[in-house]
Formats: sequence, C-alpha cells, structure tokens
Amino acid sequence: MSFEFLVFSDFHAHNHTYCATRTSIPGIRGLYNSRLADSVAVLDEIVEYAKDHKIKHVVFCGDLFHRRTSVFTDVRYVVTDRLHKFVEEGITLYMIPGNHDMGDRKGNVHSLVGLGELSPYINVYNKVSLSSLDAVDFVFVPYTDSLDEAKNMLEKAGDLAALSPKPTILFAHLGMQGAKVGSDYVLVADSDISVTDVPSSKFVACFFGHFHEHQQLFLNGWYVGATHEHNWGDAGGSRGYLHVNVEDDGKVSFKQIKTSAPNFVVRKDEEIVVWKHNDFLKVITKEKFLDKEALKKEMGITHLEIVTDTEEDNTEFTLDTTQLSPLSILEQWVDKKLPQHLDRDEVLDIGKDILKEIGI
Ligand SMILES: [Mn+2]
Repeated sequence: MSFEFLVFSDFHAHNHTYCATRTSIPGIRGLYNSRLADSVAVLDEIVEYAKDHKIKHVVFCGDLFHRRTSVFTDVRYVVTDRLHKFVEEGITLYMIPGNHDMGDRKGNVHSLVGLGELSPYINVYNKVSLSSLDAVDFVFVPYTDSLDEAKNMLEKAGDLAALSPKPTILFAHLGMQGAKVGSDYVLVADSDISVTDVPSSKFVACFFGHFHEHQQLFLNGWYVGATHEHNWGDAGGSRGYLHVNVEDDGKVSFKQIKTSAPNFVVRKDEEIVVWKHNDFLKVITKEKFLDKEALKKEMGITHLEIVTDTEEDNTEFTLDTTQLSPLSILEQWVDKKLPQHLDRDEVLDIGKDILKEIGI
C-alpha cells in the first residue's frame, strides 16, 4: 500500500489590484476582488482533485496570505471558508507559516493563528514539529530570517526524523542559495540556507516553500513552487501543486498538477504564444495604432495590455533572478539603466546610504 498526499505552497491570497474587477464567489454572498476569486478557485481545484483521487492529507508549505502585517477581512474570510471545504471532505491539512504569514521578523505573531484551533483537521506548525501518520511521518520547519535559527531548526528536524521508524518527509519554508526565485515577491537574502544545511539523508523527500518556481534542489529535495502566477515576474513559469506518492520502501515519486488560474503571458511582435481566455496578456508591438478592443475580440481574451515598443526604449529592465539581494538589485539597476551623464559610483553610494537608512 502506498501513501499519497498533495502539497501546495506560496498561495499569497490578497486583493491584488492588477486587472481586478468585482465578482461573486460560489457559496459566499457579496462581491469580491476578482483576483481573490481566482485564488479561491485554485483551492476549490485542489479539494476536487483530492476528492477524485481519494487523498486525505494535504500539506501547505507557507505564505497563505500575501500581506505580512494586515490581512483584509474578506481575504481571511473566503480563504478560511475554503479551507473548511477540505475539512468537510475529511481531508487533514498540515500548514506552516511562511514569511508573508508573519507579522514580525521573528514569527512571534502570524496570520495562520486560529485556523488550527478551529478544527482538529487543520494543523498549524509554527515551530519544528513531527506529525505521525499511519504510513509516514511529517516534519515541519517554519520560516525564519536568521540563518543560525534555520540551521538549528533543520538540525532538530533531522534529529526527529532519525528517531522515526517510518519514511519521513520534511516540509520547510526557507530560501536556498543558488536556487531560482521565479518571482519578484521574493528577495534572495544572505540568510538563505545552503543545500548542505539540510540533513537530507534523514528524509525520503524534502519539500520547500518560499521560492515560487517549482524546481529540484538536490537528489531528494524540491521547491513546490507557487500554486499559480501572481504578477508579471511569474510569466513563463510553471505553477501548480504536487501529487506525491510514497511507497512502503520509502521510494518517493510525484507529478506537478497545474492549476487553471490565469497566467501572465507576454507576446512580443508576432511571437507564437499560447493563452487561455482568463489569462493576462501583454502584447509588445512596434505598431503604434492597434485597436485594443478589436484585438481583444480577435484573441478571445478579457485582459489585454498593449505596450508600444519604440526604437528609443526597447531595453526592458530585468533582474538576474539569482542575484536579488537589495545591494545587487541596486548595482544591476545602476549598470543597466543609469543615464551616461551621471557618475556610477556616486549614484551607488547614494543608493547604499538609502538602503542603510531604511535598515537593509
Ligand atoms: Mn515566502
């Protein structure tokens, strides 16, 4: 008998403003931000998938909410309502707070509070914890912005796993040196852990939240990746959740299930891209007089942004996603965008002073 579960991460529920309209959400009275409704639909898809595949355990790897210090009441309400759909189906939820769920740097206060207390089916782990299931053990490590604390927690997680006679799986919300971020919500920090900080040999698999691009980190370690795309920084990525299978002998396999939430799609000139009706489409064109409404109709799309690509300004500023510390972002901007008549070092110094002043 193999053991199956789903894991999703980096949900970032919020009243995002880009292309937002007011719309209804099934089962809840009133009108809501359409971007929030798109996110809610993702949770509905995960519940449906779990039901269809008779999966009774779903893990969440952090960043349920987007705003660190204030979660809008309607956001909290509809997300909590949907988490209870899992409970109604007899599905147990295991959740760790991500940095976006924390109201302070230490995670003393976090916005997942109350969810676990509402139901024995919802478990929230804000410190290193082991949860023992029939066939496997789960070990959870929440976010911390201290490298020492992260290393301590991972060591503790390894110690817990070593005591377990069952295949044990690690779930954590942490940044990893050298990994691809895949989102401009996330900053690479010096406090990010390294692959060697993870006691990976103690686990049959390690799943991480925080960076939004689904990717393999080491032999038995992966970023789950965000459930869906949130902004243009996500364009072109692959988003979804994972359906994981653990054999009796501890062999782990999984597949990524893509969600049908809107994608951010960029089409430059006559490039061939694939889109669906609810996507956000950005057309970059040299043509100056495109009829937007006609183009929307022709393409069968609701959200269209036309960017005129003139000869003078055709260098879009993109960041190196492996170099996202505040200082290296500053340096990249200065190197790529600074007008020639300004002195590079002088501007860099001013930028560094500003960073220091705001405490970065
Ligand atoms: Mn995060």
